[in-house]
Amino acid sequence: MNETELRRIDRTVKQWLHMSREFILTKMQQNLKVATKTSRKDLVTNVDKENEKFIINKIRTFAPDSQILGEEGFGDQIKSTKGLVWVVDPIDGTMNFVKQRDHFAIMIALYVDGQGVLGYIYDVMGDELLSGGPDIGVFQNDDPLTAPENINLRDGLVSVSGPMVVHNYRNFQKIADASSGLRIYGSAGIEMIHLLKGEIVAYVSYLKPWDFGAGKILAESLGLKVTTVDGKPLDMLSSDFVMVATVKAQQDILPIIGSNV
Ligand code: 2AM
Ligand code: CA
Ligand code: CA
Ligand code: CA
Repeated sequence: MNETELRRIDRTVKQWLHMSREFILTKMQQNLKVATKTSRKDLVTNVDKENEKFIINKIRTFAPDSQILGEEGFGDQIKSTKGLVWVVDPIDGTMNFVKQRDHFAIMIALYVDGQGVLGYIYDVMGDELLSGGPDIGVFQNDDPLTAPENINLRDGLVSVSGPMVVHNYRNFQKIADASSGLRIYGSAGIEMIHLLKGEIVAYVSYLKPWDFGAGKILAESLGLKVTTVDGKPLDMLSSDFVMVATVKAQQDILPIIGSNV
């Protein structure tokens, strides 16, 4: 894809994201319809569903030949990553959205033949959009973002999902202990934003493709490592224990995790 085409898509996706944010801000002032999915800790609201439909409609009109992977099921059943594949998480951090009305994000990613091309993480209440990709660089709103410093685990904050702590998955306590401190934000997108800005050095969580699709593109564009917790490449169509980290923090974490496989 040439740069003119990339920039045209980039401008268009940003317009959708601004409309999507306005939609969420309006809807969240009304009563939310909240339902559970797999457990009482796994929620979905009418706004998640309506926002996914909104974004998917925009994609289908703009690029009808695309395949779309959407969390709430309004996209396609995808078996191959050939061609244009869009990954949509209409509200990342639904629990935060319901309980706090804050700390949640809209995420969109575009892959072409399995390669990450453009990623978007929009912190709705902070009105902060992280966007870009390997060919155009990464932006924090309109400002170019430089690569975060390559800090080791000992000298940086580490972040994980709640279940990692509750169940001590994959020797997580030792990872936290070896770091400068532990943070838990409750939204994969918000955690990725902290990583991209160099505020934390690693994030470890069990994630689904729409949780890491956008973050992977942005993080790799800034020289961060995005792999399974065992250091293997991620499969775009599967869930896994994912680690996003600076090069040094990844090297520090791999042996700790390896000791508890
Ligand atoms: P979601 O809000 O889009 O579902 C919370 O720790 C983070 O993990 C959120 O980014 C959340 O995304 C994601 N997540 C993935 N699987 C989940 C599950 N089964 N239940 C709750 N959150 C989940
Ligand atoms: Ca969800
Ligand atoms: Ca999510
Ligand atoms: Ca979601």
